Amino acid sequence: MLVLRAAAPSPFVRKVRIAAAVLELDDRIEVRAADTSDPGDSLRSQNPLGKIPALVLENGEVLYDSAVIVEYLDWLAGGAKIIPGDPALRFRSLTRQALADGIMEAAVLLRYESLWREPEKRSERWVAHQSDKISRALAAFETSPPEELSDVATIALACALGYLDLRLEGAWRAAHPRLVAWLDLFSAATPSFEATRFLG
Ligand SMILES: N[C@@H](CCC(=O)N[C@@H](CS)C(=O)NCC(=O)O)C(=O)O
Repeated sequence: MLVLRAAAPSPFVRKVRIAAAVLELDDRIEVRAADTSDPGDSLRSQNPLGKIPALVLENGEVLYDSAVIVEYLDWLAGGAKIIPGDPALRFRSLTRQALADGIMEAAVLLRYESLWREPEKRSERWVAHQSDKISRALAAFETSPPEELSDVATIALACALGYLDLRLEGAWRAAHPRLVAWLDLFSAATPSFEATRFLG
């Protein structure tokens, strides 16, 4: 059994769980909760960065981060399933995954700014810097919404939008109607998207 170190609200964990479901590998993965803020959690010996997701293989080797894990799962499923084999499509898809991951990274940093810092120590400049990354990336996706519904880029994008819904009250929706429509299509075609939604 593969073991996925995880926490339910993490958009990166959600990306891996949806990828596993799309690849029909989810019954080979045990999802085991990790507490990233607990120094005693074995996560830190599995991933020195102390970050989730981390995937513990049957031989004890550990894979991270989410992009590496989804590449491994794609390979395990036979290859070229959610990461295209054709080089032009492959690198486009991986780059769009990086763009969607960047939205999640910025949104997670915004979350940590309010979670870890006292209100008087929060930096408006830092918040604006991260928020601008999200705005620019959303604008890029809105200009050319994905045609695909289940490659790594679209799975990552859906998780990014889902995380913005969760933590930033879906404020992105008003200015991105094409992405709203796309997410509805993705959600209808991908039952694991709803199944992995964090309800708080
Ligand atoms: N680039 C990483 C990002 C993972 C990440 O930031 N995970 C967060 C949870 S959403 C985490 O583990 N945070 C704990 C920490 O930074 O100490 C990936 O794609 O897996």
